[in-house]
Amino acid sequence: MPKINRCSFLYSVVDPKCLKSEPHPQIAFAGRSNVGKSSLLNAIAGIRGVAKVSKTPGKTRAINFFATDAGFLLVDLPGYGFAKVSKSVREEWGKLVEKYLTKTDWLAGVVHLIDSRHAPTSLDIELNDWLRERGLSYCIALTKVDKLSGNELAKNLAHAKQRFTLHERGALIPFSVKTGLGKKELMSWISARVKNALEESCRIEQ
Ligand SMILES: Nc1nc2c(ncn2[C@@H]2O[C@H](COP(=O)(O)OP(=O)(O)OP(=O)(O)O)[C@@H](O)[C@H]2O)c(=O)[nH]1
Ligand SMILES: [Mg+2]
Repeated sequence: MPKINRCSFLYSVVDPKCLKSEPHPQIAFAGRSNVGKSSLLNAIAGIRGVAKVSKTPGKTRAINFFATDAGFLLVDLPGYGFAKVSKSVREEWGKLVEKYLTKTDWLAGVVHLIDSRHAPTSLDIELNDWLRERGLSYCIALTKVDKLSGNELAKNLAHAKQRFTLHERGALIPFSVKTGLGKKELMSWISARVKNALEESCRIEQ
């Protein structure tokens, strides 16, 4: 499993026209605003604060790219479902994220984050359907599980298994940045996706 020893912020993109092609596999983090995307990215990178975390929903409005020394990029996507933004801003975000997810050649996998405490929103289900229909490799991370009791977690996990369609190489991973639960499993999923993307690129080049 590639270990990340170093991770640094590369650049942000707000305008879809400014998305660049990067010659490295990318792992993107998607989910509703405040679900814990930036926190999870920091946990994976092993560096607190490399991605900005905030109690205020809607903090990450751009796509933020981070380089790791393990040969792949971590990509923090802006969150959806934040009520306090205008329709036009919401549409701009949608276009940016959609273009990124459909046009990135080196998209090795998408981690779709769902808040373990709440019933999935219609936007959560929509993104899950969309990822599946597009044939993208994705897994689901159920976030903030430290806030649940054991019984609640078992119940919500069973519920999530019913509501979401998993990718054939996907997984449903309970995750907490507070306890570290799920980090190992998620890292091994990410490693497998990165390895697969690198192998596919070699096949294309031959
Ligand atoms: N208890 C607990 N809190 C968490 C966890 N993950 C994130 N949080 C908290 O949830 C809040 C939002 O976290 P962020 O990582 O900024 O969420 P985000 O999805 O990046 O939010 P946007 O950038 O607004 O889309 C912060 O107050 C975090 O400290 C977790 O596993 N457990
Ligand atoms: Mg964020």
